Amino acid sequence: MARYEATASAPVNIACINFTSSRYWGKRDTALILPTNSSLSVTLSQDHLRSTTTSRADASFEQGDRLWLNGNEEEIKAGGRTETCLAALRKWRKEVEDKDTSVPRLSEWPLRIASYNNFPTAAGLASSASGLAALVASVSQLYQLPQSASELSLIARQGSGSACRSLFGGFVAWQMGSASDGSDSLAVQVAPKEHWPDMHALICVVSDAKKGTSSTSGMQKTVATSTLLQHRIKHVVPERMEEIERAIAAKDFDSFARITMRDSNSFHAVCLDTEPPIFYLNDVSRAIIAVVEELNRASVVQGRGLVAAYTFDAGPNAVLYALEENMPVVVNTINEFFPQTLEFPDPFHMLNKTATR
Ligand code: 2P0
Repeated sequence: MARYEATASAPVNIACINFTSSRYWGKRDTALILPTNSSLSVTLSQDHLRSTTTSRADASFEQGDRLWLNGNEEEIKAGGRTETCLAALRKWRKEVEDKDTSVPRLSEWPLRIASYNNFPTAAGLASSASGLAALVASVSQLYQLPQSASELSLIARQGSGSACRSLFGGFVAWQMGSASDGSDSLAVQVAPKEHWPDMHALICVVSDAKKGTSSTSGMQKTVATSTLLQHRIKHVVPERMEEIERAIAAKDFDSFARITMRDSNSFHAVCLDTEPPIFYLNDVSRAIIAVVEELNRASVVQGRGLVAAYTFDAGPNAVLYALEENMPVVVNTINEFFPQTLEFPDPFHMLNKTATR
């Protein structure tokens, strides 16, 4: 019996403009995963933070799809996000099969999917983004779907909102869209990584523990209780999206850095404004903010531009952006203030475990 298999890999993406809304950090539709504001992120291009997924379709498999994450079987819940993605991919495969009756009817065969993360899962390092993106990419390759990456992002979005952005490299926007069926809530590449090759990122792993509040439940609590969120959605993010896209187009690091840091702080302020408050940053995260702010202040006083920008997702781990020429000073400063040694008690020893771009 014929067997068909495909492997795909997707990296994490780290938001510069965090989306916080009545559906992303708030969703306007929790089933379709529609955000209430657009967002923009940078997809990391090296291999440090990556999900790799292999999908296989085989007519001889017992009925029902099965999924393994890091070697452990995960239940594919009926009506759950993974099932929704697989159903949507099958529907597009069936269209291919109906058009060309000579192709094998893979859509009717059970799937076996194995996915591995080469970094801690659910620790605020965007594992759901890379994981769901790799799953959608892998099955779409297996099914040889003709759809574009933006069209596939419509499906990845329903697996995990931020996953839609991980289907692209470089600088990626998730356009929130306005259609109630979600047909225009998709990701587009704002610029490829070659556009700004000097842009580098340093990942500072403060803690690889699973986070206490998942993004999904955290953002729903924020939507239900935060008044600051409403201000952020209406009056802050739309303008910032335009500004950061202009900064990327012009390769204007100072503007990119200022917007990224302000938006990270705005997002964590909204988490704090949630009832009960959500604390994703810890003392080490705040110390990293202080160090970067001081680096930048000293540079500006000397008549130079900003050296680095920090951003934190839903966890304590920092992503520091800097131009290549400034990365050595950033790495040295972080190593100086947060020595990477196992003699230090947690969480210090985890710092700066991974450097990538
Ligand atoms: C982002 N985050 O823009 C923001 C910043 C975390 C903070 O997207 O419920 O794991 O699966 O759609 O995609 C994390 O949200 O949430 C996220 P679901 P997801 O990257």
